[in-house]
Amino acid sequence: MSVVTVQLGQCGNQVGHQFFQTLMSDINSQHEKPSKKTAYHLDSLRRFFHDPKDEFLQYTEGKTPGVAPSARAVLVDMEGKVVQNVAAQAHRSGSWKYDRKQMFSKKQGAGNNWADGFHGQGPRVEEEVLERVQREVERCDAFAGFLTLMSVAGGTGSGVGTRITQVLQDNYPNAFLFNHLIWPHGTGEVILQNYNAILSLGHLYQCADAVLITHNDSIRRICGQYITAKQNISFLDMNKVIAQQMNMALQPASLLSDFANPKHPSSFGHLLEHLVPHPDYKLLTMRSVPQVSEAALAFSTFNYPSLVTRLRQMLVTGSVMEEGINWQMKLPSKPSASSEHNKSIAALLTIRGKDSGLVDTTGFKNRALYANWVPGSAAFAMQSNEQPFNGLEKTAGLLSNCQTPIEPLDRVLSKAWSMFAMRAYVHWYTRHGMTEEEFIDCFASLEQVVHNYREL
Ligand SMILES: Nc1nc2c(ncn2[C@@H]2O[C@H](COP(=O)(O)OP(=O)(O)OP(=O)(O)O)[C@@H](O)[C@H]2O)c(=O)[nH]1
Ligand SMILES: [Mg+2]
Repeated sequence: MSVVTVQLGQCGNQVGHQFFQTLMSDINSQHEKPSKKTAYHLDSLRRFFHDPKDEFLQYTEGKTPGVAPSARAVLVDMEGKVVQNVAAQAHRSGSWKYDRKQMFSKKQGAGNNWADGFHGQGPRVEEEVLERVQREVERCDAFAGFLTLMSVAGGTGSGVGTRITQVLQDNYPNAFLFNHLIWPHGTGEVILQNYNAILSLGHLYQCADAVLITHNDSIRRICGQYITAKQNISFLDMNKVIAQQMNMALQPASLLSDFANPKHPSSFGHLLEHLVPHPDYKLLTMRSVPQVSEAALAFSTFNYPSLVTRLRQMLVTGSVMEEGINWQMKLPSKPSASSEHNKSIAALLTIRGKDSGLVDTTGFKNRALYANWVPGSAAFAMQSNEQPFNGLEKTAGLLSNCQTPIEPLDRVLSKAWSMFAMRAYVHWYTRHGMTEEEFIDCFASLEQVVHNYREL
């Protein structure tokens, strides 16, 4: 099953580029001998890359080194620079490319203003973007759904991105819509970021099947702690971590779960159905281990029990970082609403490496991890693949539908509300055709989301 990725705005395009770059680096690390193609390799290519004339077989057999597969992607930005840059970088890699016909850009960004993107530029560009999306979908033999990538702080990703996501839902009601949002740093980079985040998430919650939130603050801390010794952490450093975590979950694997027997290849649809069993709860969080610098990797050895134990304690405590995990926090002996630990609705563990299918995951089946109304057997699923991921011998990743995004969301809600109560900057939005009711509706629906998750 194939997935069409839609990259929106600066952040969406840069994260998307790194996502495909990491996919390709993982694919290439799987077969040292070009003549040896694996099912993993072909599945991954077919899922995320376009194959006009069975290029993959030729490519994997090394017969036509000049042929580089093109990403199943549509690139959208209201400024031309970023789209051009990522396309040039992909081309330079020599191992994959973007199809230039699938790129769409204009001359001027949406000025960090959600309303400009959603009400102003969005309606003017949606038809042309949809044309490109249709072309990409028609190229898929078996189309599963969309992965949309954007930040919520600017104007294009958040505003145009929200508009396009709605258009995708209207035009492809049966396709899965997996929305990946980059949440801004807590200390403001963009004055309007809190409004933009609330307006994006408030609307996207209605139309996406699942909303994965990645916090730039957490990713920056992970980079600072493990990945780079540099003082200045770049977006590229951060995007590598984000792409690594996404690919851990989305690369081919076999799903083993109590609700889906026997073992079968996991698809985009299976993953989302498992993770979002109730339409009021759509927020997902990613975690992965090991988190180590490339330099330290050569001297490190990992074993599955330790990776799985660390990941589970990160879930229990709500942390996305290995560093400083609170090992004192314990689960209660039975599900309890009053307990302080991070509660989940669903969790999907991915383990990659030799013998990964044999790993003991009993710790994730503890009922106390999950809301008490979730049927025990449905809450946890595991997928695995024997292929080491991206050159790492053993890795584990977790996608969960849990309470982790609620605190940062609540902070942004209250900051945006304080500004709105003073009607600060509201006229910057209403002049693009937005009403105050639209703000209020988004505040109300997200307060409900926060409330629902807090009650787990
Ligand atoms: N992780 C990550 N965050 C980014 C990247 N580029 C921008 N951001 C974040 O995205 C937010 C700004 O949004 P942009 O994506 O630059 O804005 P845009 O969608 O292009 O919208 P306009 O430029 O206002 O039209 C800030 O929170 C940045 O920290 C990136 O490559 N990686
Ligand atoms: Mg921009």
